[in-house]
Amino acid sequence: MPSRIITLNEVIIQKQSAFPYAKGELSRLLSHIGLAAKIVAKKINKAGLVNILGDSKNVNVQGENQQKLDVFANEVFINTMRASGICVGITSEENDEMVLFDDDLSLDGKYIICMDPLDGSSNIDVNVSIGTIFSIYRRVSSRGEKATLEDFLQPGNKQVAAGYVLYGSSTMMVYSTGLGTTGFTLDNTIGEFCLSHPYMVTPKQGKIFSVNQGNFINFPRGTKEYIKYCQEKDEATNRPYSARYIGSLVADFHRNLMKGGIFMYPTTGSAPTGKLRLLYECNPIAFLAEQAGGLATDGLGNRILDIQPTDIHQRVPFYTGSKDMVQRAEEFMEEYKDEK
Ligand code: AHM
Repeated sequence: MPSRIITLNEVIIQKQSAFPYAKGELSRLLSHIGLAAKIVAKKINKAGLVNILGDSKNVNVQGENQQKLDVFANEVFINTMRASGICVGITSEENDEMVLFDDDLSLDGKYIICMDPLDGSSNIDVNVSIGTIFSIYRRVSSRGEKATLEDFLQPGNKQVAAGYVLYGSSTMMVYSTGLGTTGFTLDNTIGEFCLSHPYMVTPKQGKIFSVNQGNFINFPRGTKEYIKYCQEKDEATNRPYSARYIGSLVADFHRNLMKGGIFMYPTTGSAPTGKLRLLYECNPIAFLAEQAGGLATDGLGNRILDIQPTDIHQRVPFYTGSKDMVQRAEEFMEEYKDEK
């Protein structure tokens, strides 16, 4: 913990100096994300007090009910990014199609964003932690024109920055521009994200496994065997591990990042390619995991960041967290790869 207050904007500017040719556009974009996050955090904190909870009438592209806070967060982030003039378009979990900005300022923008404005939405009504996840790419299309599908279908290894905001017992923003993973905690009294976790390094081996075991019967054999391994007693390897699962990716990942652990969302009967979305859930989380010394794979030997997306709402199986644990899960998956 630093001895004086250092704000998010100060750190963003410091990190920019590591890139001598940077013009400050990415820094400004990250500051805008911080601003939008503060607006959303304020609304979430008041959610229990005002009549904002409950389903809105819209159903999103995944066939799920959008709740009012999802709609609110989506609008806040889209409007803030549009106003930044640095971002030319957004792919959001809440929009079927890409949202392309076409005002003169935005058309000249250098970046596109993929985001889940309010992840873990089933937890909103019950006052459990939720999050925002974002991923920033340099556009591949020409500046001055509208963004294209190719801008959004870039593999995760092309991310220039990624992060999440965790609306928990306190609000945190964790992000990386490829120079390590850094965490900030919102000080509500001054309305600033303050540096609280300068170098986030996840333990190589943890004691937590996080997975929705309600789906166990439909998991691949390798994942079932790995879960049994986590539950077995073995003093030499500190097993059994503890099972912890909130059902909010940001919160589950954040806990494991801090303490060491593995998060898994495998294929299931109802989600044969997994549930989580590559562009705005798995890629940004994978980027942060790797920047903190962890790993992220699809359980089939493929690094998440190397998967070539084919669809903006594509889903993939997801295994992430402490390096040794993800590698062990991969070994089980490999051993039983020919079995259901
Ligand atoms: P959402 O988009 O409806 O919020 O779903 C995403 C969430 C993730 O945050 C979480 O990891 C996962 O869904 C939990 O799914 P499940 O309830 O199937 O375990």
